[in-house]
Amino acid sequence: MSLQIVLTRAAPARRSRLLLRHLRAMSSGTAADEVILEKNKNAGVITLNRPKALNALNLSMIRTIYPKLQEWNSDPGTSMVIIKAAGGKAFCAGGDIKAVTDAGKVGDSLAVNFFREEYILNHAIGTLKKPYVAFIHGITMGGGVGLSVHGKFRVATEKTLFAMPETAIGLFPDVGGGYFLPRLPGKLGLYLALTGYRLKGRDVHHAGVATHFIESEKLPQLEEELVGLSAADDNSVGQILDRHHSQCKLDADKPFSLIDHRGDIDRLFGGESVEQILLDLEKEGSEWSLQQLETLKKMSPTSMKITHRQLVKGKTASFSDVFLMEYRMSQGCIRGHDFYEGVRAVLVDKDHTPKWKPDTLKGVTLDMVDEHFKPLPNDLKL
Ligand code: QUE
Repeated sequence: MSLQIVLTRAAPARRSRLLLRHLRAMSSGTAADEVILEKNKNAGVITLNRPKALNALNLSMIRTIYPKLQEWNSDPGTSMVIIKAAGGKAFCAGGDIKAVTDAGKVGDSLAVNFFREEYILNHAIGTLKKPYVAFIHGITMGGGVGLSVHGKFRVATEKTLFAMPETAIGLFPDVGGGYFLPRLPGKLGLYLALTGYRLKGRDVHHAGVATHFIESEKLPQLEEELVGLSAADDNSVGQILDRHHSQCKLDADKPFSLIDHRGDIDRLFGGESVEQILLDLEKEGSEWSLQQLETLKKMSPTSMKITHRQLVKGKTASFSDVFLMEYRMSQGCIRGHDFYEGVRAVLVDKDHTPKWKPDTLKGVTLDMVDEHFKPLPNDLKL
């Protein structure tokens, strides 16, 4: 839509805000703000606005969102926060990981600051005093998960594709994956973490990741109803979401795609080490278990071992201790090899044939795993 049409249709107050934003964007030489923060009545509304990059989260977006979230948290005139995304294809496909690995290679501070500030933002979302509603419509991975999953309400649609695929790029399921994954039923979280399995549509609700499921065409109406609440609190917001969820009949009879394997997952991913899990999958010898084995053999052995430890420790850790642990782990990955190689193979060259080092689970020693959990001089403070 042209700026002119947008301005003609907008209410006067909004019109001047839009015009100001446009002028600011023009003068700074960027096409548009990568993230839009605005008040709509009593709601603070965050719109991720980098659709061409699938709304991947970069440091400048984090630095825009965080102070505003803090402001809204203590502002009596703000009673809820909504986060959504532009473009319709992705909510947020991850972090701007390419920039992070480029920085890590030359010792640039971005590799430290990105993780530190991203986790501080994730923590602020999880401890917000006001209802936080994330419309996770479209691709939601990694960094996008951190912007949504810790909030009180997560609304999925038929277009939601949710995954924590980091073991494929030599990283680990960060952004608080160490907290929410081991709190999913049984071994489901560990399964999602190690294999990067993609949950689609209603599956995201079946897995317990989304709190509600609605048809995407209802999102604008839902937002209007939420913004229209005169006293938004967990109760009133929850009631509106519950009503939309119950009214949505789309795929209502479709069972969870993992329903036939929930027992297998709990049994075969319950081993006390990654080696044991792979042995158990092999011994089981079913078509499904051997498929899982093939998937896991492609992942970074180091990533799998640190992820296993992360979820074991995370299961009994406090919310803030999980981010401290993950900050240490992120810096371990920055010091290591596989993160760079995984990003090269998956996001840069796209040959999808990473050469992991070490390239076997046995090659990943206990010392190497420990190295990712050591306290650091510049540890994360929350
Ligand atoms: C595994 C991942 C990521 C991924 C793909 C994987 C990931 C990530 C991105 C991503 C996607 C779009 C972007 C971008 C990054 O893709 O963590 O900058 O525009 O951030 O298979 O872990």
